Amino acid sequence: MGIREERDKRVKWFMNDRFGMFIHWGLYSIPAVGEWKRSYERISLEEYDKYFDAFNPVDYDPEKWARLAKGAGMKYAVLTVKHHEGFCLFDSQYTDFKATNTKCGRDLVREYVDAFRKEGLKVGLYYSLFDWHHPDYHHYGDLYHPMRDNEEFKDYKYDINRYLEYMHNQVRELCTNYGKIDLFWFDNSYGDMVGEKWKATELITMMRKLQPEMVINNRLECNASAKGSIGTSNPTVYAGDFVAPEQIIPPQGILDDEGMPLPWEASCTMNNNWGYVTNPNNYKTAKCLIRKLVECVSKGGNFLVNVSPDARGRIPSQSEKVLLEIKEWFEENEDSIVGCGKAALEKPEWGYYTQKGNKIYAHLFEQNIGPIPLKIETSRIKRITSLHDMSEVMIVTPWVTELFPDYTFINFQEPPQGTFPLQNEIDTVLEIELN
Ligand code: H79
Repeated sequence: MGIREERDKRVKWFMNDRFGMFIHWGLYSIPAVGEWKRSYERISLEEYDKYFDAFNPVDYDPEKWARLAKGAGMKYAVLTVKHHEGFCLFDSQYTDFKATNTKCGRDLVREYVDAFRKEGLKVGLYYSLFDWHHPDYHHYGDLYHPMRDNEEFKDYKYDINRYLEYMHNQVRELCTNYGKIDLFWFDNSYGDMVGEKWKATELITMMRKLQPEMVINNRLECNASAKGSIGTSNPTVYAGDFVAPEQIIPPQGILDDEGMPLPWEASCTMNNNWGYVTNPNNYKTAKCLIRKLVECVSKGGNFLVNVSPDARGRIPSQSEKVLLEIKEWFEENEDSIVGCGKAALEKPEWGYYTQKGNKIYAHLFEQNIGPIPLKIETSRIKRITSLHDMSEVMIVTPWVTELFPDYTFINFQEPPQGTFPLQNEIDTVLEIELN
């Protein structure tokens, strides 16, 4: 099988599931200003150690996280097992900078994979390629390193090969010690640190051998804004299985060079921060996140929404609230997301379509003043159901039928005055079964 055929086989579950939970958690939950603190405040290693000494997430209960994710309709999760700060939530034999050596003394990744699997969710691991803790990762002059402009490090000798050996060893541990891993999320290539600079062929070959079914993102080869050779007819072996735009939804989905759709996943924060912050504003509403999920699916992509557990190990109550609201919507409308993709119809003005086989889902984002136009031949439609209450939706003949012969107009039971209300301020979804 070629690289592309193998990819298509691996991503089957991924493109079916559509919705996942991103979890950013590490020492940075303690200073609580986001996961980049050490870099932009240029904090020394010694000073940052105070967070290692303090780390003690007494309320960590990943089963709670898993139930919350599952309730909201998420089918998989991705946990930061090592972010750029280098702190490992797992019990790595290659470092002392790990959760098992803190007050908490637990392998947090082991508990995470057990809990999420128990709820029937797929488990993903996020692993930062760059590492501000390892002595052999770039210091002076590196774009992001906390010591990038510290003169003391001007003549500092590091051996990148030693870091690469460490990084490969840790990836091997993660692919060996935690059972079946469904997804691996690298973050990220940048500047000239791309592809073979990570010894990517060697790394990916090892990973594919240990976890042949694991889905891997494209960031061994790319930064967040690029597609990489996955979009060409001749992808590298480390091109990855999907494109991973962050904090942005591709306007037209993502296509390869021949115009064929590529697997992709847009990730986003709930409140403009990946890591925990004490007083977040800009929280996205459940309604917004549901609409963005619908938009992703309508363009053939996945949506990965982030939560930021605090230093106690709890998902913040505001995030919990949003997820519980999404749960309400999902309980009625799951069929319009899971297993769905881009519909064979152009985007309507009132919202989006998603499609699964002979079922088209109309996501109505606005109230209307009368019958709603579907650009589908009436004879093709077998039945239309409102997923909210499973009530029948009527095909109606409004006074404008002659004006718009290409459209079928639909409405609730009492045409033509009735309109589709938004249910609890959240969008109505209609299932249109085709003949
Ligand atoms: O894990 C999350 C980010 O920490 C990570 N990817 C997501 C999933 C990420 N790594 N690199 N980048 C994001 C791009 C770098 C952005 C930056 Fe900045 C702009 C670094 C410095 C300026 C954002 C703003 C971070 C600090 C200030």
